[in-house]
Amino acid sequence: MKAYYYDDAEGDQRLDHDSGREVSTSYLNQFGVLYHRCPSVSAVDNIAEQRSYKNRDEITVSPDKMGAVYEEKVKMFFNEHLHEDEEIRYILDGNGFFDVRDPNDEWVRIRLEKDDLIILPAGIFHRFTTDSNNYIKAMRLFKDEPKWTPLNRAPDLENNPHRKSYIQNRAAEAGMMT
Ligand code: KMT
Ligand code: NI
Repeated sequence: MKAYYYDDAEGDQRLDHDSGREVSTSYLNQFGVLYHRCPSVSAVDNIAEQRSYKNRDEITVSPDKMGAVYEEKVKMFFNEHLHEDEEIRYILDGNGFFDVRDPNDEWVRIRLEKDDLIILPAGIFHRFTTDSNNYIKAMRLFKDEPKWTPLNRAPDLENNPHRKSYIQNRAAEAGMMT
């Protein structure tokens, strides 16, 4: 895992877009993004148990697996959105980038590789892309039914109760730091 500010330069979303400004794991934690390195699936099982996750599946995002719809899917994953549930991804193979909005609404890019596990809180704006190798295999964990409806960013989403409670938790977290 490596986290850094996105450079906002033109060019393919799958390029690194590394501004050179690194971001620490403790900064990610301040706005609710949690990272764990899990060298074995039993480490994932522990996290799943702690957080009452019962189900999981696996997805491979690659032209080989997806065929003609690959490019379309990759563009879709890259639309800025939020979910009303937590999003947990565990990388089994390959690489990819999760971009998350920090409290100043700037993009932080999180590069993930095999054995990396990321937890995105409900209500955070984010997006995903493969890198220039066009291959990632990931485990998706969910509590009950998979509810991954992406709600694309729009002004009225600031009234969404899940968005509001995310903003409140983030503020409370920041308050405790001072
Ligand atoms: C997501 O949440 O955008 C995805 O599921 C993308 C594939 S998981 C690496
Ligand atoms: Ni998502």
